[in-house]
Amino acid sequence: MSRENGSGTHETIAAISTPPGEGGIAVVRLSGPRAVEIAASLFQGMNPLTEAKPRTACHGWLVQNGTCLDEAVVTVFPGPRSYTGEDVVEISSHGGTWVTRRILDALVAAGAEPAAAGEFTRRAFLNGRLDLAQAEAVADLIRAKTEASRRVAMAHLRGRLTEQLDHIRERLLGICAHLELELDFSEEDVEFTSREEVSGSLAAAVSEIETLIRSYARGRVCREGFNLTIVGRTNVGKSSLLNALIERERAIVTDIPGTTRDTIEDVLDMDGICFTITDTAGIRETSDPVEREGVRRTRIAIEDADMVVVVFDGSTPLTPEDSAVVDVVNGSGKPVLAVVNKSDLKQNIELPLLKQRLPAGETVFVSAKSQAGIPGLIARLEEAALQGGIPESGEVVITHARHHAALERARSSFLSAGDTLKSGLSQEFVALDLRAGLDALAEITGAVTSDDVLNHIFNEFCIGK
Ligand SMILES: Nc1nc2c(ncn2[C@@H]2O[C@H](COP(=O)(O)OP(=O)(O)OP(=O)(O)O)[C@@H](O)[C@H]2O)c(=O)[nH]1
Ligand SMILES: [Mg+2]
Repeated sequence: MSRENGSGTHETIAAISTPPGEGGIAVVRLSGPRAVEIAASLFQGMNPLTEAKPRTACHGWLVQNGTCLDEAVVTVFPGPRSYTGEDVVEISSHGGTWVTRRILDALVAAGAEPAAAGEFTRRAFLNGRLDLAQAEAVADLIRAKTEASRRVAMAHLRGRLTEQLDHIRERLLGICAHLELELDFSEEDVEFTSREEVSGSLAAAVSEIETLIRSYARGRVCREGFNLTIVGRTNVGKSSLLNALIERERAIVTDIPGTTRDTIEDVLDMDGICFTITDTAGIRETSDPVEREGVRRTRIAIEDADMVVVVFDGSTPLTPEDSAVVDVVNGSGKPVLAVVNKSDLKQNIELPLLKQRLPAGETVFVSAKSQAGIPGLIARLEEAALQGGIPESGEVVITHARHHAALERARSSFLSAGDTLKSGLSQEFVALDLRAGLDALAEITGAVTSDDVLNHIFNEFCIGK
């Protein structure tokens, strides 16, 4: 029943799988060949745990050296039909920090090893219960804070990405095998697959991969959210705009120029997308060291932004300070949106000049004070972040930089295989490029992978998962 867990040992691991704190119940979990035996050594119920019916809740008491630790419900999941593929025991105890700590200590005293971060899921991967993209989706689902992030994680967890990649791989694997076979018969000049078929399949694969690569812009925003940085000269209403967007008085607003001296961040769930909005110190020449530091931080916030919102005061003509802001933003190369604020006042801003100075961005008119134009601004921001709404349930979009990079490598290998084919070079080179592309695709699901990649991925998990 037990399997190699990849580290070359057969330890049984244990961890508290629910978050720290007080709650109705908590779950302490064991996985490994001795899971049932270790849990059984503490369990006192109607029947011994070693005779428990699989996947059926057993009520009893947890007793260590005559001391009753807690009343619990224990479930045994024999491998390989368990989360990790090994024998798993889940102990549902009362959800107190001390109770769970004592139960875990007792399990360790009985022979379990405390689990490392993500070790349950790592074992699930090593035992073939999940592929690597699905394991990453587990962490994403746990971290999801909005509908969009939950939805894209769920599609990956259900194996949709894997299915699509397998589909691409299977077709090319067959071709690769044929090309490699032809090499064995190179004297006889046989062709198992026509060149047209090879080149057609390569083109189809590249096109499917390019669709996935393009989906990364949306997928990344669903998973990581969208960073919006609000900049502008002093007193144009940046902090008022932040407050209007998040609908509470987060930042201090006064009529004194230079009110905001540090960057202020808040998050907003706009229709399922997590926006992080950063209000910044107004950009102006200043000798005040605190304000200068604020302006330095503004520049950093611009670098971190997915989009920069430049705020202008519509009631006054453009000033040299506005121009200085525009220069910084234009120099950053970031997507920009111009927001002309104070639309409730008489307008004096020179719009043609603004358009000329900031040609990249659209202009939106609002009043942070009266809220006029704010819903339109929100709609515009959502559109900019997602370019086409949050994905449908089950729609596959790429969400991880790791997957994106592997797809780029696969694409360039397949393109180069196509070029080699056209140039009439030996099929040996075509097969080499094909193999490299297939390996890049296999890295995503973990069919080909290194320990470094695994450590990097599973160290991001919480303990007990
Ligand atoms: N009439 C009117 N006044 C506004 C509007 N938005 C902001 N104000 C006023 O403009 C002044 C400056 O607003 P803030 O939000 O502090 O401006 P800021 O850009 O954050 O300023 P600094 O932090 O100093 O750079 C305050 O007196 C606000 O009440 C608006 O839409 N209409
Ligand atoms: Mg401010």
